[in-house]
Amino acid sequence: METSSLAAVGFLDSKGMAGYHYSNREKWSAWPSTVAIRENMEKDSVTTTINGVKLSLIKGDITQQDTDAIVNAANPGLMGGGGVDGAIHRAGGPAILEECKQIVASQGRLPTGKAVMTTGGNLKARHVIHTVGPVWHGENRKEAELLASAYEESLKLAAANHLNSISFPSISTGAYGYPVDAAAEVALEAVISFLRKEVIAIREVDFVLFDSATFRAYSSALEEMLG
Ligand code: AR6
Repeated sequence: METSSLAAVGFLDSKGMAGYHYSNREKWSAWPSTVAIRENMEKDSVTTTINGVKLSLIKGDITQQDTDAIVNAANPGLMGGGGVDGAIHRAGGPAILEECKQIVASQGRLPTGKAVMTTGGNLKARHVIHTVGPVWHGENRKEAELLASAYEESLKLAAANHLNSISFPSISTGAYGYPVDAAAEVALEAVISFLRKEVIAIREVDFVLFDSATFRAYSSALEEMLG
């Protein structure tokens, strides 16, 4: 078994895709997407380049990222909450909440689709960009538009502050109930179009996805988009 799978890889390396496809005709009938997704799942990370910017999907915990900023899927009150919001405030400490309070005192609650930036406190990331994704009501309340806006506004803020790298969680797909397959398409489309049209300092954008199902949804959406 071991030997035959090694032989198949050898055959692929020396003769190319067709030979491998043939020798595994049934198993790999959906080549290449099945193979690529399978490899992605095994590796827990996928990387591509868009307009000179490194775009990665990573299965992991965003609070451990050392990018210049990490993005928080917050709520309009900016006082913390569950999910990734709770994790970021716990890991970053009270300095983040202090700054959130000042922001709300000076400009009020954060509208859905907008973003603000605070210190990263004790996090490895120097900044936290707080954005609010839409609550899923079934597509009739501009959910896709608002979700795209949450990503775009975060990227604009990072660019305006000359940040080089930023990490996103999967906004709205937890407590806010946005179906993950649809959200992955909107998220990747928003980020990729932004990177394609803007000239910015950002060199690295990571999606840090907490569980296998979310990682798979984003990997599939990326493959669909980039072919
Ligand atoms: N790193 C990366 N992703 C995470 C982490 C982590 N440490 N923890 C959770 N996730 P959610 P939402 C994933 O509910 O749907 C809060 O209470 C999680 O598995 O955090 O935008 C806020 O205060 C899911 O895939 O955000 C708001 O009230 C994704 O992050 C509300 O939830 C988003 O899930 C926002 O809901």
